[in-house]
Amino acid sequence: AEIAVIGLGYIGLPTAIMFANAGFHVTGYEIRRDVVEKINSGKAHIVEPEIDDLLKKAIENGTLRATSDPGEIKNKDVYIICVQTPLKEDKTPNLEYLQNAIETVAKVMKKGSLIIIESTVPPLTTAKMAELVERITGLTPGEDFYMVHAPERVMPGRIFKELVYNSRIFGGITPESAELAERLYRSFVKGQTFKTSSTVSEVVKLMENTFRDVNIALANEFALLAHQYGIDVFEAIELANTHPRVKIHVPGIGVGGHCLPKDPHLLVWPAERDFGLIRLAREINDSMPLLTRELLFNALHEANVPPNRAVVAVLGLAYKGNSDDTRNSPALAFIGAIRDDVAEVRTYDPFVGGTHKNLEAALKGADAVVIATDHTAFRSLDWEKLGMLMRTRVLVDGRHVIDEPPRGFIFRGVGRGRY
Ligand code: SAJ
Repeated sequence: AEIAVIGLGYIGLPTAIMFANAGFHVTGYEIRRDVVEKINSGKAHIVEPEIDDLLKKAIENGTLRATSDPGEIKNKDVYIICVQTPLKEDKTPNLEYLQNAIETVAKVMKKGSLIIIESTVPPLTTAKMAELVERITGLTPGEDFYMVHAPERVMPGRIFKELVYNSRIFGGITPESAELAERLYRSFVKGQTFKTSSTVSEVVKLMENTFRDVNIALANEFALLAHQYGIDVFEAIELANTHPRVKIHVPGIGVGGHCLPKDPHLLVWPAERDFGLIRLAREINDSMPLLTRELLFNALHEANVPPNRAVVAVLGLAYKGNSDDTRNSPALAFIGAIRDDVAEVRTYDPFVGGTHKNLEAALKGADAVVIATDHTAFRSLDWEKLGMLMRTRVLVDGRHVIDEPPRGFIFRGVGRGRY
């Protein structure tokens, strides 16, 4: 089968690579021309373990090619759509990218094509997109073409392992659609595969991330409680988690990335009633950068540094550890929340970049340092040494990367003792 992958981002590119290395002829369609050029020269535009070698292999074997020309994805057997479905300002879904992708496909597909949506979408969307294809092509869904929602479930940083070993759901607009997609993915998926309807699969995907978001919100609320009682939430969680049926998540500066902050909104969007728990969880998680701001300002106060004279170094910009992805990063929300009230904000992130290229330069003469991302490299820093570079030694840990507060510092941490 000839495959076209629409959208070569964090999911599309790895998926295209997997199919190409499984022996399929894959054309990756991407509107960003610089990305297309880079990929065709064998270089990935995203950071992910193993990606460079796997991409090089696919390009050298000639099984993968990227293009910005819709003419090059004409008459494919399979179209796999991996475009983003972000939120608008007002927290309603922006389905423009998906709609454009579907329209592009509808114009070049043939009778008998299989269209697979990997993008996370609000419930009922796949069926609506099938109607859109029908309107454009005049073809009958389920008869003249097949359509499936096959949500990706991979964790950035572990994408190539999880693509192979995670179980997968194939939600068809008809049973035959699901069957075709399942057979295709079996070429490299070693996890279990399940078939269902497209609406169930849409809901399953959104429930997974909502489950995680709501659980993190609960952990964050426990962190707020810990501040009230002057205890260390991490000690309490560790002990609570010794119970065989309790597994509390990790509190922190907030929840970022392209999925968790958005998917709970997608889940409830088409519904008519209000879903309070899901909405409140989002609000709690979104408020965590503000709690971190409070911790910083309280510590500066204790150090007798007026905020408007404080030089603050933020360590980490990515939304989570060892990633270069800053989408919806709580680090950025935190910076936005302090920027106007402090003298200077410096940033350092070994994966993303930042205002300073190295840690020492970022800390030199600073009054406070705030850890906003749990990069592994931040766990083993010699704070007593680094502290000598600083003008004032204030340390705020938003990600629980520090076990023992270092000597000589005024320390605050999310969920750790007093405010
Ligand atoms: N976080 C916490 N506490 C936790 C866990 C995470 O504060 O206990 C924060 C992280 O620091 C990060 C955010 O939440 O800012 C999200 O990180 P994550 O590691 O939970 O998830 P993602 O966004 O990298 O990937 C999730 C995964 N979904 C689930 O684990 C249910 C992944 O499997 C999905 O494929 C992905 O969303 C997606 O694309 O939907």
